[in-house]
Amino acid sequence: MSAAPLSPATARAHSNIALIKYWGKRDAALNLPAVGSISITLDALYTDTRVGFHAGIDRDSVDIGGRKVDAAPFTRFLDLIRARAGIEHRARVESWNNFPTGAGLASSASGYAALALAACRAAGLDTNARELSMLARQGSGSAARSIFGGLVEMHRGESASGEDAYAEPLLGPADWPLGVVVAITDRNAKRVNSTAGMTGLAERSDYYDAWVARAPRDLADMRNAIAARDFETVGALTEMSCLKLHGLMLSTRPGLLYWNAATVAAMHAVRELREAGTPVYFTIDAGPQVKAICAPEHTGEVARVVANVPGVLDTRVSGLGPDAHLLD
Ligand code: 2P0
Repeated sequence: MSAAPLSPATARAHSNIALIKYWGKRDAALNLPAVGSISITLDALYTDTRVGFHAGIDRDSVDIGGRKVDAAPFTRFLDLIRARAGIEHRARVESWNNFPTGAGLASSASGYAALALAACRAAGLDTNARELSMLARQGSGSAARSIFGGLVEMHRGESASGEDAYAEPLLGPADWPLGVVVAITDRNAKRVNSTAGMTGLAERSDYYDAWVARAPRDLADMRNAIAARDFETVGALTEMSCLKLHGLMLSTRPGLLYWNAATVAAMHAVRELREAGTPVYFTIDAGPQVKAICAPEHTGEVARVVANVPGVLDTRVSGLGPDAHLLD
């Protein structure tokens, strides 16, 4: 049993974007990824989550952006924390994203990372960052990476229990400042969420085995390029991993197509800008938004160019963000 008093806790975790992508699970129940991934954590996009465990309520309640949502998936996650803390209290969870939810901006990453940290502290647990990363992973694979700031690697792990499937930092946010311009091309939530999109992939895509087999080399190449601060190689590997991910998605039965016309136009605009001499590379996740990665001094120019692409509704500029942290 936890001896600590149960006072509410509030945590902030920042969203992240993978440069080498995660897609596919080696164990669905434990949410163990089939491949490792490497990401950057963004300072401009974050989730704040407040959790309180209370004796006098009989079920969990969850509000996101002031709206009550179905608590069932969160109850399963909170049960993991209650089991560790030896408590049975139900929780009140209130969460706010400073960006659109469920539209390919990794709200599940920042959301589950903030929830893991706030709920552990509210339950009186002194969980360390690696344990938080493993816990966040069980909410959402990409959330394991949002426990850390800067450049982050998520390990696929080999163990059946998942004890080696966690993220760890490669470089802190100040070690190699990078910029990201997010081009928003659609504000609606996506039709196929990531979990559904990557379920049963081995049977649904003929490309899946090749995707899994090649991942260790892509990760090693990216690790080396990051260690050398070689932006052009990091950028080239980033575009390669993005296009390979979307090739895999397109090859899935039924085919998954997350792009719209503005997505494609923004990809061309990024490449044209690069051919004209600005080092900038795109990446795209399970949604239609385009993220352009460049040096911080080029974000203004990149944002001006992508904002002019027909169909781009808005742009957000970000640098690299910090570790998930408590706000109170
Ligand atoms: C990534 N994505 O590495 C990849 C690239 C989207 C495309 O991780 O099922 O919401 O909760 O583990 O973390 C999005 O998947 O999926 C994701 P679950 P998650 O960022």
